[in-house]
Amino acid sequence: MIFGNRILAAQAASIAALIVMSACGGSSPTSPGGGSGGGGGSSVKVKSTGSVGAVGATVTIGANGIMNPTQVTIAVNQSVTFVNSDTRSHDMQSDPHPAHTDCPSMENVGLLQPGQSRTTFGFGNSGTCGYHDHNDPTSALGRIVVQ
Ligand SMILES: [Cu+2]
Repeated sequence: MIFGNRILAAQAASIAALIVMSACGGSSPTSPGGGSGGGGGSSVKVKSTGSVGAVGATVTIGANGIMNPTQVTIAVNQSVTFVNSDTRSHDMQSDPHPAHTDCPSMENVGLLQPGQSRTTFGFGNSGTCGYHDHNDPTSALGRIVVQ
């Protein structure tokens, strides 16, 4: 009775868990969890691409600061051109007034003299951007929907 049984026990003890221990010298207290404080204040809703993109819509500021149309829809990364056809200037800024933090793409428009036009930076993600005339926050009201 030949019992030639060879067991090749290749035990590869593979320690997959590599624990990288960064020995931070000194006791630097990190921020404690459970911070239920308010927001930082700079809550951007729609990021700016930092450059003018393809113009997806044009809005005209008409008499008495009435926007035409009051709402436009563009695609992500597109821009919006503002044309001031009113007889007075309008300082076009993102909501909310006066922080203007929702949609920094609007910063590329700013103050438009009568007859002037300027284009926003691209809107980098989907969302809704309200805007207003910073010198008269009750006029030139409208929305840009980015989708
Ligand atoms: Cu404002």
